[in-house]
Amino acid sequence: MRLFLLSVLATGLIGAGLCDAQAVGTISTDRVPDDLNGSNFTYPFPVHVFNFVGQNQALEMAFMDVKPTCKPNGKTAVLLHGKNFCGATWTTTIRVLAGKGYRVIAPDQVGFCKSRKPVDYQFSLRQLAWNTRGLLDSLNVGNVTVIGHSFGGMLTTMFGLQYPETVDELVLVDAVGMEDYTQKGVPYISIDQSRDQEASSTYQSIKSYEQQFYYVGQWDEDYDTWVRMLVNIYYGSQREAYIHCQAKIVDLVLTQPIAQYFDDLKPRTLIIVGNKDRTAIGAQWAPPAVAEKLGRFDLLGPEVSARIPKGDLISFPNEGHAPQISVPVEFHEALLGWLSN
Ligand SMILES: *[C@@H]1O[C@H](CO)[C@@H](O)[C@H](O)[C@H]1NC(C)=O
Ligand SMILES: *[C@@H]1O[C@H](CO)[C@@H](O)[C@H](O)[C@H]1NC(C)=O
Ligand SMILES: CC(=O)N[C@H]1CO[C@H](CO)[C@@H](O)[C@@H]1O
Repeated sequence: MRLFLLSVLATGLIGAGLCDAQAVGTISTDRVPDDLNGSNFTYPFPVHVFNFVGQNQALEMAFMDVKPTCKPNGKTAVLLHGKNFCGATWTTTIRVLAGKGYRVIAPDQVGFCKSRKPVDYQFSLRQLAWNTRGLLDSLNVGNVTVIGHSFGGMLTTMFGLQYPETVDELVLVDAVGMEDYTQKGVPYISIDQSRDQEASSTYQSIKSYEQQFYYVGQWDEDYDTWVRMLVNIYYGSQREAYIHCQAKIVDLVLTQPIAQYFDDLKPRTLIIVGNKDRTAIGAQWAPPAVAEKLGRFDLLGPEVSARIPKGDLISFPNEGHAPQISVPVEFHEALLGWLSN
């Protein structure tokens, strides 16, 4: 079954005279192949596809769209994954929010996971926000609560800046980009150099990285699922296109800082951090004196939440980069406690 839904949302930009302020496309709910655009990882809910044209080529964004499992509260939550994760990593959060009455939409961004990996594509936060807003319009979704982790937190910030009139609330979980890495001294590396780094990723290198940064040295067998999900793409049927896209994402983070914009973020916003998170793009190749000052989420959390007009902070003293996975009970309790109902 193919549904052709036209956008009916009147945004401020449309009022200002632009016809389309977001991607325009159609939704396909056909059964997708196990190996979809280079990822054959099995997702916890059915995967649908948003088809649209972008930068002169056909594109597809895979997403899950989960109905409330109790009395609907009329709200929609959009969960944005990080660079090393996919929509599927939100499984627990999807269940928790659907159980509170939210409709939950978890997309894979273009260039990631089960979505198209275009080699000739100019990746920007604004373009990815544009694509995501277009997906929501095609699903007839108006206002959203956007929750983003890591790189997805950076994208969530841009979504809030670009479409404030369609945002109920924002949650940034250990967001990348709360500081400007190159301004703080990270040397720029080219897309080709990033590509070589991406190409050298292995099960062991991904596991070691996640163990150190995501879980503060701890390891639980359950974490292995998310390493395997990623390795499956790195060594999957779209390997070359994937590592090329991921190198462009690293370039995006280095060249499109958002740290200067937090004062302009209008929606009510929650910053969640693990105080032991030390994630910083470029810390691995920066001089040690630069690297040691980066990724101080214990300092960035208070600093950035204070700059957001309606900003709040919840910090987990002993957690790293992924509290939604390392302390799921405490994380979801804190999240639900903050969200308006
Ligand atoms: C995915 O592909 C890998 C490598 O070819 C294979 O070992 C695995 O069984 C596949 N998984 C699924 C769910 O199809
Ligand atoms: C949508 O969000 C905007 C901005 O937060 C708010 O002004 C508006 O009332 C919301 N619309 C609905 C239908 O909730
Ligand atoms: C390059 C590629 O394989 N793209 C596929 C991504 O998934 C969509 C939806 O199944 C296909 O139509 C594309 O051909």
